[in-house]
Amino acid sequence: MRNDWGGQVLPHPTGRRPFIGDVLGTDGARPLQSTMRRAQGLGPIFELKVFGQKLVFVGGAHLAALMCDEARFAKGVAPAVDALRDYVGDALFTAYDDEPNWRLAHDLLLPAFSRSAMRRYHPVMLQTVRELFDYWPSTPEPVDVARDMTKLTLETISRAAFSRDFGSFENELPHPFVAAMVAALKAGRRKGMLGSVPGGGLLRRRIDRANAHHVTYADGLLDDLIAQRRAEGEPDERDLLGIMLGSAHPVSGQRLDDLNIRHQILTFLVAGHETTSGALSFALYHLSRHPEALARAQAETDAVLGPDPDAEPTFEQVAKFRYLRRVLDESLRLWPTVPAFPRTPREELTLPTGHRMRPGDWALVLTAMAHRDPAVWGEDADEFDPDRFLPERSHGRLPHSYKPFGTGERACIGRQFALHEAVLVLSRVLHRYDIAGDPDYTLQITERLTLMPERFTLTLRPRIPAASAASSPAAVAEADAVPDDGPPSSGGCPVAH
Ligand code: MNH
Repeated sequence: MRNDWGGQVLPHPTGRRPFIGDVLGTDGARPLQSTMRRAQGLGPIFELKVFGQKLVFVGGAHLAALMCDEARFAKGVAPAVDALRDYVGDALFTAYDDEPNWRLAHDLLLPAFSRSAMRRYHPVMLQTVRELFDYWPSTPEPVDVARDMTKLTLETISRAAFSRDFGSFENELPHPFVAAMVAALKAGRRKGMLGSVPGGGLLRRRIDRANAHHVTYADGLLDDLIAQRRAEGEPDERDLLGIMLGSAHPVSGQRLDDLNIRHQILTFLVAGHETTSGALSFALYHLSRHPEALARAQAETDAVLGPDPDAEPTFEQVAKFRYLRRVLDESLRLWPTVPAFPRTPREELTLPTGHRMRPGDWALVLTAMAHRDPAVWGEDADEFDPDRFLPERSHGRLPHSYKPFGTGERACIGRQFALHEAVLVLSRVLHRYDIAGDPDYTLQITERLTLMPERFTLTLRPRIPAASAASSPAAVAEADAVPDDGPPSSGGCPVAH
């Protein structure tokens, strides 16, 4: 996309240099966090120039909400996303808005991600948690939270997507397929950053050559699997692969081709695990720092699951953990693990800041900043307070001000999957263990494709759940208020708007 904003110069940090632009001052290892620091005082919209590439960010909640208006804005495809297209083509996440395969895959896959479809994945999620508990040490010693949550979410998504097991709990090193996939993604990301750097073309080709064997291996494994399933005959709906092989569009009769199916599976594996594992890791981090929130969360697990630490939630019970859900919502407000998404106007328009924006121009809605705008979230916006998401306190809040799963038609298709899994996992962990963080730990965040707490450990001690639910009448009352067919808001479109 062109993205020259008709030559307008938006507010930017001081110290811009000719040719390299604002590169000095960007921490290459933590670009998001350094951008957030440099944005202080620049207002709701600002830019950074990286050599010839202009990057525009929206961190003000009101302007971000405006860009979520689907009538006037659509998903843009920024260079970082574009670079992934070499690897996953026009699959759901990387497709341009007007590519036919986006609509086709979206329509075919939406039923597989509805709330009721989660019933199918629920037993898989319970099983991976059991494996996590077997993997965790039986003596109280610190465990690396991000590492273990990533093992767990990778196992869940790979089984739900194509009934494959990566043996994450049996091996210290990741499965060669996962290592190859991660290497290919890293290469894509490095290529994306080379967009306008002099000599970039040469470097990009060099990266491609160094990475070719990873791509060949991972692609080959998936192509074999797809061919094998096809050879088995009539596909069943046991997993996402089966659904993709078996379904035709109800109106056009069209199907996804095998290359596209491979791209979709890679997309689900990538989009579906680090994101959720980061959300879980941040939630556990916050709980370890807020004893009163932890106590309420544990009281809720006792109220729903009862005194047996081995009790597992039923599908219906997952919707009853209203406090755990608020803990997750609040964790994704403070550190949305996908911290930004690109938007582009459908027609030329003038923003309230006076800047003109034309189709082809794009801006990154920086949820990691907009979610902390005091104009919407108050002066204590940086504080962890799950009860912000109580219905009575959410009422009247600026629409489109909370967007951890993106917006509109291109919002996250896996939202229900992620939330069901995350609430289920939190309930089991908190019901069964007392968790203690290292008091000397200060939060450090690594930026991979997503955000993740770094070197954060918890010491786990077996917990005896409260024998009687009477110990927490408030938690019982809140859980009981949820009907058995899900939370009150569960009807309608499964995608967040
Ligand atoms: Mn998910 C799109 C965040 C879990 C599959 N996801 C998005 C977007 C955000 C996002 C933000 C929109 C990006 C954009 O507009 O450019 N996703 C998350 C978060 C979690 C998450 C914070 C967990 C927490 N996502 C999942 C899971 C899956 C998944 C789990 C799959 C099982 N996400 C997707 C896909 C898309 C997407 C596919 C692209 C949807 C589309 O464009 O049609």
